[in-house]
Amino acid sequence: MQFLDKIKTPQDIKQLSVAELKVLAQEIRDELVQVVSQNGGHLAPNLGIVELTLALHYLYDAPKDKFVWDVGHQAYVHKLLTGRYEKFKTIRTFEGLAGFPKRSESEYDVFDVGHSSTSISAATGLALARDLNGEDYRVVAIIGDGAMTGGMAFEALNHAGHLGTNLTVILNDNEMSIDPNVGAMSEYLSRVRTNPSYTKSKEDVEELLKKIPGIGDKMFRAADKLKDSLKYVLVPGVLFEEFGFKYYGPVNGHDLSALLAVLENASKIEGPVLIHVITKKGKGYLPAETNPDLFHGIGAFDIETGKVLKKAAKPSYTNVFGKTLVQLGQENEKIVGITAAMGQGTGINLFQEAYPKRTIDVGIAEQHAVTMAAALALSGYQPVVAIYSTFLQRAYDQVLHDVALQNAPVVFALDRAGLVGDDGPTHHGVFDIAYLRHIPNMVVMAPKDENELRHMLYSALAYKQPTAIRYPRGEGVGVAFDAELQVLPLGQGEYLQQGEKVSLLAYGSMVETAKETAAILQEKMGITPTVINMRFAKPIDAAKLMAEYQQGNLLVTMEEHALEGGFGSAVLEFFNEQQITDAKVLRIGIDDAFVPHGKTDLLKEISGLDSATIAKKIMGTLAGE
Ligand SMILES: Cc1ncc(C[n+]2csc(CCOP(=O)(O)OP(=O)(O)O)c2C)c(N)n1
Repeated sequence: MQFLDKIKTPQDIKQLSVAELKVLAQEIRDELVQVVSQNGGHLAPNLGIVELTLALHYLYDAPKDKFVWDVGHQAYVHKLLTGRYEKFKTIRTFEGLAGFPKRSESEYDVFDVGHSSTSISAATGLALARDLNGEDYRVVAIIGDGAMTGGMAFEALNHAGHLGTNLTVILNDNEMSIDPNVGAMSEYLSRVRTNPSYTKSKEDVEELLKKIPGIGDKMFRAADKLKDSLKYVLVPGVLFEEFGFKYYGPVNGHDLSALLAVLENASKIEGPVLIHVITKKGKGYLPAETNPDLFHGIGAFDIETGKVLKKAAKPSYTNVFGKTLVQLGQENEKIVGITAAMGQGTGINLFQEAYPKRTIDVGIAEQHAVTMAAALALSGYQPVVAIYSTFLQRAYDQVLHDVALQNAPVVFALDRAGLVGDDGPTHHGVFDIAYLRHIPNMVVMAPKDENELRHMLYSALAYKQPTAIRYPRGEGVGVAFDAELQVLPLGQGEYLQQGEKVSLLAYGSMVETAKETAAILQEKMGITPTVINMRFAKPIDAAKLMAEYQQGNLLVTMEEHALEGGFGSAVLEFFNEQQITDAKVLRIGIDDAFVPHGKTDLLKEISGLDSATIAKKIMGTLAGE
């Protein structure tokens, strides 16, 4: 290694020649492939942004100049160049570097992120603070073409263009979201990419026109309409110009000299600037170039073959959801599958293969997806909106105001509910019960295993009211599938074991943990607790709660979710509503703090969600009685 291990700050690359930067680029790619092959992570996005990140740090002066990364999954190169090479091997591991920018990790990370389309808003805020403080530095938002499909990005462009303050937006266009990008903006960018007039801003074109001897000046002063139509022909990024941004590009994002030239030019401009950079996702590592979607975010893999190392032994919840939806879609032509740029992640891609006309990918636009689904539902369709628990946070008002208020029968399939592991606090799905449970008309449920997920999907479509099903990331329990699907009685859980003294009221993924806990209590205390798969956080199973209370049992609520507002809170509210003040309730769930990144099992342990810790708590409570 010639350069990478010697870079302690971005200053250290400023002395390098362009030829040396190219050597460094290769070293960075090698390191990315090496480390991600072991830790897993967002490889393809980072391979695609090596030269762009180098050029930014080469020309600009971080941390005085501020870089805001959109989503932040592509900030590994930035981490390598900002004093974190030594720790890079720890990325995404517990107490190691985070997979996303983190202010607590480095002064070079100026805004925490993980969800998409926030960068231009954040950059606008930083630029405004700079202006108010009378300071002078650059603020740069780096946003992908996928993230640019999110509504917030347009809201921010609209505002920042109007503000007119100094702000650079770099559009990293690789034609991919996780899957191929979708939408009119994506088609527009594709037209721009094929336009041969490079690096022209509106002013450049106007200057050019003025210079044409004889007619140019006249032409320039000709009717606005003509000027506009010429502009459309000559300025590739006219859309951004109309938003108030000076447009530069498109520029090849792997050609360092070209990149540096455009960035340098653009840095002399006052006001908002947008630089359109064309990159290849996965650049430089063939398996990632060939399968950029697979290598967008990948687990540990073999570098030689590009094959993922750990093959799942049991079907994942995602896969079971996707397959069941396909099965149901066969009999029920009203089912429409909806995803917000997560076709593969949610399993909606399986439905898409079977029923392309009834599948809608809206791009990274969760809010739009939900409101659109409400209208489809009110038009007689049965939309199934598959969104990760963490990303539905975005569309809270749409769920409340557009779906629930009109009692529109939309089914929400909330994948990745619970702790998700290496992606950390931006991605843990531990707030959905709380943000859905208090909304009138909603049904909120969670299956104990992948077989029950199938019944729940079937049931949700039968309930004909807004219904959310939350299920965890990764493999199912490994149970057999029932041949017949059945509608589960609304608001009823099931007894898995009848016992005494302790009632384990388990919700969703915690049912398995409850069984383990029961076994420990049996072994250590000779108690056979009652174990209930509660199934519904709303409507809650009042009959079973009353029955267990009347036994005088210690009621232990168990959920992989924040305690505040969660399933256990629903149980407390129930007893309060009944004016029962002597129910003995112990709530197991996540405390009022963000859970860091790391392996899920470890995170469950540190959150007190493992059976050993739960059993200990129960024994302690019983001993204190
Ligand atoms: C609100 C939200 N929805 C979905 C995601 C999941 N997600 C992470 S990256 C990504 C694609 C981003 O594409 P792009 O911005 O073009 O970046 P690229 O990976 O292609 O460099 C998606 C959909 C997210 N992070 N945030």
